[in-house]
Parts: sequence; structure tokens; C-alpha cells
Amino acid sequence: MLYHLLYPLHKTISAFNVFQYITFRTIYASLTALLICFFLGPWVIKILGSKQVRQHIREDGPKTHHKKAGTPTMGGTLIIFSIVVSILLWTNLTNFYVWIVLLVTIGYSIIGFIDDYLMLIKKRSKGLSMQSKILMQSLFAIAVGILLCLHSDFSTHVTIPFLKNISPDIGWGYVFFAAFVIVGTSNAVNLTDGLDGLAIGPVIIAASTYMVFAYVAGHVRIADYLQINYVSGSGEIAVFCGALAGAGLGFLWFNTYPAQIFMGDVGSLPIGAALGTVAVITKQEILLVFVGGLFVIEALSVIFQVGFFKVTNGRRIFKMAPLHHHFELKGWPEPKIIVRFWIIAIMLALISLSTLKIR
Ligand code: 57M
Repeated sequence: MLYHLLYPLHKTISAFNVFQYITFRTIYASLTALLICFFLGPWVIKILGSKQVRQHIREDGPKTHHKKAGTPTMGGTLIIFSIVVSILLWTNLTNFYVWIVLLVTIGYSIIGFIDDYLMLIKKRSKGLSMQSKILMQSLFAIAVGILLCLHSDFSTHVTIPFLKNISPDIGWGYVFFAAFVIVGTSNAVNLTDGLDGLAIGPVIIAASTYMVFAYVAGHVRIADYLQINYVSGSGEIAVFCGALAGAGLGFLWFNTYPAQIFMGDVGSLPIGAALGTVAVITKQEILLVFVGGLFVIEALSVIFQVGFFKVTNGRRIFKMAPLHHHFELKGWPEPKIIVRFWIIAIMLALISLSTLKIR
């Protein structure tokens, strides 16, 4: 809105010229979302606590989690609110991709909200069943895939990391490919969200990395120079990534160990889905395996654990999956696991950025 209201006035007030720059709007989108979370955080924690929106802790989990019982949850509402306000203020609202990523963020937060609502407020022990959650996520993601493929500027080529000359066109198959990336990332972030700040840290890192990819993919000359797929209009997605990273930082202020609030599914499902959508729009879909490598490692630990458990009739690879529980049960203090996982996420993000040159 600020872009639409103030940039047209630049002929009379030249200072408003600055609103045309994506870099400027990305910085302020990030600060806006951060400050909204920062200032509304204490109030949201108080309201959620007074409405008894508090975490129930499973008996079969690591014992160290029992002291977390009663921590206010559904803090994702604050993350999503701050992102939406920031995006409405700082992006070019005529941009198709901005609406796609907003649609995904809001759609998945509704799915997460229903799940949290059933579990925490209606006191249904499991919330939405896994099947209905995946079905809702998939239908939504397929609809988004179709919208993208129908858009005249959008290419159905897939970028293969490290190989600049190979970019296969998968045509309408792209709809399912995009849906897989979006649903997979949403659930992988959800699985990772099991220790204080464990999910939001790597989300900030991944959003900041994609901020760079969105900017370069949307800049015709830089994209040409780096020989990456040019995606007209994807620069605005850098502003979204800025808002996501800023909201994440603001939330981390309260979610850092020992957490005063958890995000709930209303936070983990949409921010994961938003990252997947950003990867699709910027044509760095497969690279998400590295950018969001920590989420992939956590998800794989569950897949291997469950698979091995079934094949061997009850034997386990890890003491408990997802992987962070394994280290907890080995006796690592929670902050040590969190910070070490963040370090791995930073390392993977740096490797991902290097693919701009190593190709
Ligand atoms: C959600 N949710 C946390 C919080 C957060 C298939 C299976 C592997 C699924 C998996 C699962 O349910 N994962 C999804 C994980 C929960 O956090 C809430 O959920 C929201 C995210 N959806 O925002 O509201 C707990 O995590 C802790 N937490 C923090 N700090 C935070 O900032 O400490 C969360 C956020 C919170 C809190 O304790 O209560 C969760 O872990 O439940 N299931 C599991 O992870 C379970 N693993 C399992 O069953 N493993 C088996 C399988 C794979 C064969 C095995 O290894 O043998 C474990 N989860 C728990 N207890 N809590 C098992 C025991």
C-alpha cells in the first residue's frame, strides 16, 4: 500500500523515489514484521495464556519436555499477522506472485488453525487426522500449482542445482511437482518444530537465502550474468522473504530457550508451505533440499525410523525420531542441540548460495 500511495508522489517529493527499490522495501518489510511481533508478542502470550491455549505435553516424549506443559501455543497467529500486514504495506500489490504466496500462507494457516483448534480448544486428542491434513494441504497446493502453470510468464522448467545447461520442461507435471514441494516443506517444518527456536531459526536462514535468489531471479541483467532462470516479477518475492525472516526474528525473541510461546500448526504449516512456494516461484525448487536441508534431515530421520521399525518388527535406528529427540535422549542439553542444528542450517544455506557460481 505504501508503494502504491507514496511512490506516485515521487515527482513532487523526490525522497519517495526510494519506494521503487525492492532492496529498500525488503529491509522495511522485514523490520515492520519484526517490530509487530516484538511489540504484540507479550500481549499475544498473555491473551493465549488467559484463554487456556496452552501446550499439552505427550507422556511418551523426552522427560525434559514435561516442564514445558502449559506454555501458550498458536503463536503462529502472530507470525502470520505480522507477515500479512508487512506484505500489504511494502509489496507491489499488482504482482501475481505476491498474491500466490499470500494465498498459500493464509490457506495453510487456516488448515493449521483448524488442527490446533480441535486439539487445544475442542480438546480432541489428535486434532485433524494425518490423512485429512495431507488431503487438505495437497488439494490446496495442486490448486496453486494450476494457477502458476496457467500464468503466461511462468515456466514449467525445473532448475537442476549445479547444472546450468540442464533444465527439463515437465509441462503440466509441474503442477504435481510444485504441490509435492509445497506439501513436503510444510510438513518437514512442522516435524522440526519440537524444540525451542529449532524450526524458526532455520526458517529465518532459508527465507534470507531465498531473498537473495528471488532478487537475482527477478533482475534481468543479474539473472543473465549468473545464467539462472529469469522470472519476471519474482523480485517482489524478496520483499515477502524479508517479511518472513523479520517475523521469524520477532517470534524468536519469545520462542528462544526457554520458550514463552510455541507457534503451533497455525505457524509451522504455513511458513513451511510459504518457503516451498517461494522455492517454486524463484525456480530454485530442488535447491530447497539444501536451503532447507535441516528440515529434510529431520523428515528423513522419521521416514527411516518408521521404515526400519516396520521392516525389522520393532527395532529403531534412532533412540527417537525426529532426530532432535535422539540427541535429547542421548543427554545433550536442549540449547546445544538447537544451536548446533542452526549452525548446520547456516552451512547448508551457504553451500546453496554458492550454486549461483558453481554451475
Ligand atoms: C509436531 N510437535 C511437537 C507445538 C509446536 C510421525 C511422527 C514422527 C510425527 C511427530 C509429530 O507429531 N510431529 C509434529 C511436533 C510439540 O510441539 C507442538 O506442535 C507444534 C508444531 N506442530 O509449535 O505447539 C512439542 O514439541 C515441543 N516444542 C518445544 N519448543 C517449541 O518451540 O519444546 C515445540 C515447539 C511440544 C513441546 O514439547 O509439546 C511434538 O514433538 O510433539 N511425532 C513426534 O515427534 C513423536 N515421535 C515419535 O512418535 N517417534 C516414533 C516414531 C517416528 C516411530 C519413534 O521414534 O519411535 C514424539 N513427539 C513427542 N513425544 N512430543 C514422540 C514423543
